[in-house]
Amino acid sequence: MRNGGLWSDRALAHARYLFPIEARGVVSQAWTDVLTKPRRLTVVLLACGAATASGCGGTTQGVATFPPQHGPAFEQPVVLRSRGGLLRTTFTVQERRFTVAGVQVRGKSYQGDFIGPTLRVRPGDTIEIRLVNRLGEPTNLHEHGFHVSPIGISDNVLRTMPAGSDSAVRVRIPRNLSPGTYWYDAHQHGLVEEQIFSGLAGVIIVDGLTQRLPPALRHVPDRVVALKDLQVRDGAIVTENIDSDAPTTRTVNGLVDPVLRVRTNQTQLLRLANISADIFYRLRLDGARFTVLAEDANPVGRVWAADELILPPGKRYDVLVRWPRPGTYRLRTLRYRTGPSGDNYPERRLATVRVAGTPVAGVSWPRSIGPLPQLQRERIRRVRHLTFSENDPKERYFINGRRFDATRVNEVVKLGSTEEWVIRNATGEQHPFHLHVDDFQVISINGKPYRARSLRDTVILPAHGVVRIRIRFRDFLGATVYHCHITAHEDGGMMGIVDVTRAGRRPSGRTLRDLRNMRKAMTTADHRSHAAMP
Ligand SMILES: [Cu+2]
Repeated sequence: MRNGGLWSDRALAHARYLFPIEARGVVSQAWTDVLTKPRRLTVVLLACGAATASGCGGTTQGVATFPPQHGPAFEQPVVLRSRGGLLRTTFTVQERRFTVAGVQVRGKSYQGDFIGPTLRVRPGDTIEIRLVNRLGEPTNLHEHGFHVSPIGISDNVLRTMPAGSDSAVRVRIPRNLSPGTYWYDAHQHGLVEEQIFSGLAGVIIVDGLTQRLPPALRHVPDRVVALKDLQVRDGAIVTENIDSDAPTTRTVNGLVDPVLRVRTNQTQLLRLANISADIFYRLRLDGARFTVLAEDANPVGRVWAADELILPPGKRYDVLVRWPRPGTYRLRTLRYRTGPSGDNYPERRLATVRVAGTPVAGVSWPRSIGPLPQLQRERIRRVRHLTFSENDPKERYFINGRRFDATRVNEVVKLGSTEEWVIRNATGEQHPFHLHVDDFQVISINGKPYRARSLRDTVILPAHGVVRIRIRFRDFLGATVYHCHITAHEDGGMMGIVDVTRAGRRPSGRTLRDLRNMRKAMTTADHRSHAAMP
């Protein structure tokens, strides 16, 4: 119903009045906008009461998972590699059927699978993607964590790729881009949650991490562990009223509890990436610890070992692991609560590791493979204060009391300057703060100094807490965004625009032009209007 641009805002607004009488077709489209996403059973019950049984049959609380196949052999997403400095491919983005955990489901896809292909590139390469949009709704493409230009046809999330469009994306990767695990996803404000949830996300690996390891570790098995959940109803991934707190099926690379076979004491490089739309992971590995090499694709100045790693949506860790003794071990996500008013996730097994064979000789871990960040010593040009707040039942999410507004540039920053941002969380649930383009250093959490081991691009704001970060806006001009990475919150307004200019005073003309276009795209009827509008 959101395709075709047939329905004006006025028609949709009018249709909302009709909701109690008619709850299908375009009107059902409209009432989902008003009633928004649950955590409220009432919404679902209303929907089930008003619509025919087809949308609600066989489910509890309006949500569903599906009976997946358990225990297949571990597999990774398809890999596309750059050649001669160029990775060129086509994403024909469309609804299709694909196999997840051995079951055919309908979702949205870049190249036919639930998890997009892994893009494997080197610093200095160029990525060229032709994005053919056959979704019947707008989309765009973001390279999460990339320190690249946010303007033009590069990593530009203010750009809209309308239904039916054919768009070129060209991202020039700097020679000094840090190696590690990144990811890409759809970033069209108002549709982000639904599109990522449906399948529009994949991993990017920038090569070079293993070259920083001692010679004995440079050729260790290197595996993507993409964490992604889904809820299925009537054979399709749920796209309306996604409830991040509902029972969900957690997959590794689209598989449920895959079995990874490794040799005893052989070191493995795991690329842990939470490419889910909304949910957190609290990872634990039986019989082994995580030795962290990189956080958000920033090789660490001090390698550390962890029994548990918490990955909010968007987060990545490159880790080394090994099991000194043969046996069967689990990768699990443990119970996790994001706060008194947040989500509550049960424990789940994610993968099984079978360790066998004669042990490989032990190799010592590296101690440091990157620089320790030093922004605590920088001269600060400006301190900014951001407060995250919400009206959760109404699905409204705010930064400094306002929802995202495509007519307003929230912060104008001077190129080359270093700033301190003090980010408060006035809510009873965690919000993962994410900034595009420029990574930051965490300085303190709840007033306690934080000894950062590297820069990062995502940090959890504790419930009713405060995080201080420092950012050096190094070299890229142009506007981009910062937002909560629970994408339901981002779609609900928890996002702002930062424009990096030479003078650092007024937004650039190009930014204002980009915003006008974004605004236009958001107000056309083919754009789902649960996007936060001022
Ligand atoms: Cu949030």
